[in-house]
Amino acid sequence: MKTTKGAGGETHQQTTDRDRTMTSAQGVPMSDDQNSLRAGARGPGLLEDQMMRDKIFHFDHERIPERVVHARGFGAKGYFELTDPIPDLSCADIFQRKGEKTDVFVRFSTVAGNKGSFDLARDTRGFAVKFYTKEGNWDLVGNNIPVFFIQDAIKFPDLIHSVKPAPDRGFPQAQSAHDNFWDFISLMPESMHHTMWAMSDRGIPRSFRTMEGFGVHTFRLVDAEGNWSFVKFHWKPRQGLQSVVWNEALKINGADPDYHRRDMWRAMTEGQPPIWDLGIQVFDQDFADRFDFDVLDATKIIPEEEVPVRIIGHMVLDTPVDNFFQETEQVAFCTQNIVRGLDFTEDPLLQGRNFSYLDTQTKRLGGPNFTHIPVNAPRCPMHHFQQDGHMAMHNPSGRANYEPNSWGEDGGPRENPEIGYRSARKDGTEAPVRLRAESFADHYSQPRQFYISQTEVEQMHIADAFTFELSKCEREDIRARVVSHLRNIDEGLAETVAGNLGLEMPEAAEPTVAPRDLKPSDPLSIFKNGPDSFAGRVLGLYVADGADQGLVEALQDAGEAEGAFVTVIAEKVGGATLSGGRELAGQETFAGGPSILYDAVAFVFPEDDGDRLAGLKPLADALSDAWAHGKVIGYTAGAKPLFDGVGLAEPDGPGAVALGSTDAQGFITECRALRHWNR
Ligand code: HDE
Repeated sequence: MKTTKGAGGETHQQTTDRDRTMTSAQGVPMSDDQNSLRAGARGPGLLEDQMMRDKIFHFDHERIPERVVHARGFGAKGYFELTDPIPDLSCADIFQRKGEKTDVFVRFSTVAGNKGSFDLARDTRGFAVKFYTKEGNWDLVGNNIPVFFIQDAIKFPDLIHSVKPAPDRGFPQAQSAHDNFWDFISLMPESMHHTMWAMSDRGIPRSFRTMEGFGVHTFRLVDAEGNWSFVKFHWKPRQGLQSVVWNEALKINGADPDYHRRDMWRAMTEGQPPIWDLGIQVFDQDFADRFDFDVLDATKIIPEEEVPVRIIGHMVLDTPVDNFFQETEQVAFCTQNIVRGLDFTEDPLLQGRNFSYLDTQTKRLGGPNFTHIPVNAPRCPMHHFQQDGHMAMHNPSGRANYEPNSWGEDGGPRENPEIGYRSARKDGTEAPVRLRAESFADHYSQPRQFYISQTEVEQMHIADAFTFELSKCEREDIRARVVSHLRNIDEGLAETVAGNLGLEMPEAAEPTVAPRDLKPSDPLSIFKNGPDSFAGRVLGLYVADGADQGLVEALQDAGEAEGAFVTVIAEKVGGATLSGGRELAGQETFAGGPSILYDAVAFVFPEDDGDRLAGLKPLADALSDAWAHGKVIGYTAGAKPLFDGVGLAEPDGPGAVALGSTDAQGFITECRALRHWNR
């Protein structure tokens, strides 16, 4: 390659290699990519300049409509491995052979914000999985919350309009803390169950890697004879459940709006590929008839105590996308994409989704041929007579494009009753009505169960979340209406929230069906299902010049041996000179690496510089945030003045670990705990 300067000082990097030659989209080689064609050096541009037109035209069309919901997403690739085949339950090819791997594409997302919004909004997260099975693509388009806001798809546009920016002012972005949302919610009591989950720490996950995923609806598994059972799908993260606290979320959104994407990228590229177990809850019509709630109602869970989750395989996400737009942006999930051995149920939400997803992809991707884009294309043989339309890449070959035909072997594909998709036997259909079944009417029992299944700290977070959100509502009647629903869930919660808002306790909302007391269920809590190691989490190691080299190296080694990431934060990004003379490179500076970005922190400062370091504001913020957020904090004697400076004269509280030169392993072991809320 040759580099030359043009007449205006611009750089021309030129090649004589045909394979590296830049061309237009038509394949015509470009001689100059710096200057448009002009009538003389200072003359006007020429309309004739086809090379510039080709380039700018394409640029002008780079954007496609963002998803109307779940616009902000992050994709990852990997595989699903079957460990416990279920041929007795389903003839789906993917569920037949132990140890077989199937490629997957996953897209995680937030719901409300636009494509450029921040990762740590309080929101439901999308958890959509495309399985490229040998008998076609199966899309399990789920969320990180096992229930949904509404029972009938016809209410979806209203729900989404209410949470998105108000149409007159165009804000607030990526938030539910406003009148329109709570107005709608408080008029739709069926949404209270989902709302309890969203106001819990599930709404602000630490990472995509530490969230559960749920198929939400009840589906059907179908065996080779056409017999079916009901099924609910669960993804359980091996990383344990983890979330941040609201104060941290607010700060992280400023410090690193890409917090979740960056975390996922790092885990996949630095040897910590996340793993989820796939679990199924299988039950029959008898159970459905006996169960307290309607299994077709997507606002209800089936507690694991009643139908245990059976793990049948796991998914490993080990590969980032090659190109964000090509894969993450263009991936088209459709709930209607199921394979032989699976079937829908009559859940009115699922039925509505089956229309919506196909429709939205046609608009977003510009036509019916989006299955020709590699991320959406099946990886199994595919033959049909569908043809033409925008951007058709694979029209049928040969003379016949219809069926039946008389062209014999040359006549193209034919139906196959043996492996072809068949709907499961369903009972006779009823006459169409616009009616909500009475079995969908209990809106409070499961929210109540969710609440009493939480630890005390989690309950406090729920009360804080309701308080924050409702304090952003300008209309008092809306605040009061939400609290009137909380009274049917838990009187204590309602009182706390009303007290925090300075609100007179409203009458309880009139329930259609009186709520029942269900038993608490441990799987509903995050804290009861946390991680058992520090692997995959991040230690923020704050070091200054002259820091104890032996200790710094021991912390790095112990952290790495645990499978944790260690980020060095130094005064200058060039790094710090340690006590033994080693130059340690920094990844962040004190000002650019606030402690909210790390799961645990250690301050390794030399004693003789402690007073000066204690005067640095970013370090004081790092310590006081880490303390307030319950994180494990390691510190050397040189960091004591920092504690004094923020008013923590007694640093030896729970999770505060004094570090001598030999204490690295003990500190990392301490980091295995989630947070220390009892400070
Ligand atoms: Fe979606 N939803 N949804 N949704 N949804 C979309 O499809 C819709 C619902 C979910 O990463 C859209 O491609 C309706 C439940 C995820 O690409 C759209 C209803 C659950 C994603 C749509 C629901 C979801 C979407 C927008 C009410 C959890 C992101 C862009 C019946 C089980 C997929 C698109 C991705 C995306 C419609 C309710 C999950 C408009 C009508 C319940 C994870 O088709």
